[in-house]
Amino acid sequence: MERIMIIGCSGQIGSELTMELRKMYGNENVFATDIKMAPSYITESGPFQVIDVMDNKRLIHFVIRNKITQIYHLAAVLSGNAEKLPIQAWDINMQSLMNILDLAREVDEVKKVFWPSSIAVFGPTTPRHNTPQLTVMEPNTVYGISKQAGERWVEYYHKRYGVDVRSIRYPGLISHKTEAGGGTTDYAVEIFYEAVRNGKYECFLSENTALPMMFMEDAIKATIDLMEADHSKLSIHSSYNVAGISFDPKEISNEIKKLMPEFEITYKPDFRQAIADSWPASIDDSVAKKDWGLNYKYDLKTMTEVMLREIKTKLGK
Ligand code: AKB
Repeated sequence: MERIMIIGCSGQIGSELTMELRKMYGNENVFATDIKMAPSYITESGPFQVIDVMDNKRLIHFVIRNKITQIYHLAAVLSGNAEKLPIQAWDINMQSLMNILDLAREVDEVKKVFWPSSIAVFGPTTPRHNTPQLTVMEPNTVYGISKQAGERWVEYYHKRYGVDVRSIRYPGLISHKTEAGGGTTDYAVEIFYEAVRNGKYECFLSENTALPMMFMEDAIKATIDLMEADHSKLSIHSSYNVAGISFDPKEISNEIKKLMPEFEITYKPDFRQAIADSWPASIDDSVAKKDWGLNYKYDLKTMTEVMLREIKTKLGK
């Protein structure tokens, strides 16, 4: 029987992944943790503990006491926030990963770890379109540098110590349950909330800034599919490219306008424009498709329909 620990259960990914894993493995076998109190649907449906991933001693005690077999380490400082406090972001992103890798090496019961990487591992010298799995990687953001270094460590721990860490280079993630925080792709979530709340949105990226994105339901499925895949099928032990859907702010606003003709968008690029300009516009995910059967359900149209419908219900509009 698997006993799963989620680190960062209150975040954009963690809040949905925790509930999906509880459905699959039983509420009592999915141990949600976060540095702060989690929403009631998490604390009331299964075990929850406030834990700081930087507190190594408590982390090890928790893992041993609860006989944890899998860890999903989702806590991180995202791209926009990391540029404001570069050294702190580097410390948090790297030290938390090293804590988990060492723990997985030392505690035999821990059989698998999931750690998210990001399209931020790529940089301005990377081919921008259909970015290959293996290519030039010269990230120029703190977040990107920490994710790239993380990928190297993850692969090293696999090769040197046999630690089974699995990872996806997530594109921007779009969800209606928990809002993202501090990222560059966050505009693609904010736009829906602002469309429903105010009928208009001022975008912090320019209209033709194309980026890869993915609807959360597809991201959760991809994450669990990778974690369940037969180890012998995996040819990548750093992190897998995942493409999702590529679009720019103008394209998503046109899709919203089809359902809300009165919606208006204006553009006022800020410091996040330079981050977005250094990232790929589209991704080649053929290796993930071949190795573990990556697939998607949502395109821009279906995602827009669900986002608007769900946010309207949530906000009572
Ligand atoms: C961010 O924008 O920082 C994240 C990411 C692409 O990793 N959403």
